[in-house]
Amino acid sequence: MKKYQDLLRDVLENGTKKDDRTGTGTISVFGRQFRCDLNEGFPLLTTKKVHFKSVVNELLWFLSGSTNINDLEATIWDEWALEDGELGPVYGKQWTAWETKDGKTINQIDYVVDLLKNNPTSRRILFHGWNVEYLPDEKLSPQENARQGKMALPPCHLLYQFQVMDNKLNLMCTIRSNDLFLGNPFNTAQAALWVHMLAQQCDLEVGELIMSIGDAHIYSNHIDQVKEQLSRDPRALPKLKLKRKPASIYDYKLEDFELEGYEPHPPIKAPVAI
Ligand code: DHF
Ligand code: TMP
Repeated sequence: MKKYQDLLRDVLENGTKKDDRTGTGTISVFGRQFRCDLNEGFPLLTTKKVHFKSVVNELLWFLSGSTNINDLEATIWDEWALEDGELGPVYGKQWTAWETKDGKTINQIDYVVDLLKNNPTSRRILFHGWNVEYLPDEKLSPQENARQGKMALPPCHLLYQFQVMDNKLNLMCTIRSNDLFLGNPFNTAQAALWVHMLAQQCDLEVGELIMSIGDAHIYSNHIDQVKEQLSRDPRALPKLKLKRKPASIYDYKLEDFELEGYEPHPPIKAPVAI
């Protein structure tokens, strides 16, 4: 993933110091894209070990429609949840049960699967998380927002737009705000998982993944970790194997995902800004 390292270098060289909601401070640039041909390998970082199980667990949790961390094996959302585990109407809720004015819900994932199978030339194959009715108040804590029925955090990866060309499935994932050291490796790998799973379900081949980022930042307390990572040489990308074809997009299990040839450099710890 030389493209990831190039982005880190870009931010270090061209970024502007900026205050942020968490009080940590960042170096930021605005508006960047990188592309991965998913036929060249699975885009999981090799310059530090990324906990792939947590990436898969989080995605399956989103797909289950849950917004409660008690249903999530990974601990990556612990700091934002209420005592009872709730995060408010975040990703899983908006993706699978967006509420309508007549008291019904719409499953945006069903809509995407249906279009990929029955109308693959459509330019409207997307799902979106930015439900303005439930956006949090930035002045309140995540917990206070969740208590009021708002999202603990508004979606960062908010738009997943798919396209089919030459029987290949492409995805552009739009991220409004991206913590390049901690969040981005998860976001990129998870977006790639979406392509692999939907391609399998809809009898397509995997194509290209485009990560499109608004505020791309490095937190001030991640600089040493970023420099350490930039000193490491990227290794060959692993391959993703889906071990069976589940009956639907909702039936994948952790055991269905196998990485072949993932030999990363050691993990690098960093504090997460809350
Ligand atoms: N806030 C901020 N400031 N940055 C984020 O990346 C972020 N991500 C959220 C929620 N809020 C956030 C959800 N996703 C980690 C990775 C992804 C994630 C939250 C946290 C993380 O801490 N990763 C560590 C440990 C991984 C593990 O324990 O499995 C890492 O080293 O990758
Ligand atoms: P913000 O809502 O003030 O932009 O803060 C959200 C922070 O979390 C920001 O640093 C981006 C980061 N983030 C990611 O990078 N990816 C994610 O998937 C999530 C949930 C958060």
